[in-house]
Amino acid sequence: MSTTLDAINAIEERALSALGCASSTSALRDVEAAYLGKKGELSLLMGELGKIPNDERPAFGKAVNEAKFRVQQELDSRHATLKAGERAEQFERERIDISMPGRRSTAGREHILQLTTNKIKEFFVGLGFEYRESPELEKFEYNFTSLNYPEDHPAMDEQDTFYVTDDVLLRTQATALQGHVFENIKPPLRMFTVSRTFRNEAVDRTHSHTFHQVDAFMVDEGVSMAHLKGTLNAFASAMFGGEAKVRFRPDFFPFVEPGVDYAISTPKLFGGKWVELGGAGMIHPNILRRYGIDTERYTGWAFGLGVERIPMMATGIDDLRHFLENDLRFLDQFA
Ligand code: FA5
Repeated sequence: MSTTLDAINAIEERALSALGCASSTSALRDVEAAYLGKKGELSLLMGELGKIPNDERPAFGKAVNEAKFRVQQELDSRHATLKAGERAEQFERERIDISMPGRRSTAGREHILQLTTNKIKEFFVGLGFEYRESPELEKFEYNFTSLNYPEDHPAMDEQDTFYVTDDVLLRTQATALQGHVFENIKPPLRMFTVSRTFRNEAVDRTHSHTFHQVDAFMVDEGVSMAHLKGTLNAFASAMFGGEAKVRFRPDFFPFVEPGVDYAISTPKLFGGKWVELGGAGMIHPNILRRYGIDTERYTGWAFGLGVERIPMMATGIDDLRHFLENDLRFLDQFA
């Protein structure tokens, strides 16, 4: 009997020392399974009961149960200690530093070209002009032929662009709207557009393959260059402030006669020096006739200019490429 009790003691001692060595609750679980689990050493001892002589059985059973009890107690106490340590570690790992600044959420805003477009629209709508759009991917006919470009005229070379087929191209000028309007609407009319335009051009500080143009025109009885100049004066004041003046100089565009380029000057910008803005003139009678408009009765003016030019002049942006690059350091300056 005593050897059997010695065996129980030996197992208990190993169990207690294994518990002492376990350094985590998961290691404890392994020890528990090895000694107290269904197939654990102490549990299996009970299976030996049959082999023990009858009179020794109660003492054997008692000894096994007491050993199990002590091992269980030690297990519980080690578990409490290790669990507390593990909790503290986890807490430390997942600690939230409430003094850290939060993540800033940034609000989107309108692009500087959109802000400029809004201003342009406000101006023209205020003068009773109607806003229209025409396709970016345009027929050769509307971009050139309708606008009185003779076949193979060198003026077309100045506006080389990206052709999709011989007849379809990315429009080079917002003026391509004119044919679409004249086909469908009879004078009196006042129209304007803000359009993305394209040209096959070497890119530099003032030229891009993709840019935007404002184009406006009106056709009515008795319309003259004086109306054009008045409108441009008002436009310049709206874009650049009160005292802006407009200067015309003769220039050639197939769709106007006479044609001018115009510059503006205002004391606030570049010390009042003249700055070129775009082209303008009286709509060529060939165009009006092409669309069945009576040129004895009606005349019209038209002008166009680069949209990018407006914020470039007004705020001193020195490179047109910024507009397309979407660099937030640039865009953020125009809230
Ligand atoms: C025209 O495009 C004419 N359609 C303007 C016009 C309309 C004249 C109505 C008469 C009557 P021009 O090619 O000069 O003209 O271009 C007008 C403006 O567009 C230029 O002054 C410039 O501001 C802008 N522009 C032209 N090419 C580029 C380019 N590659 N990059 C940026 N802006 C450009």
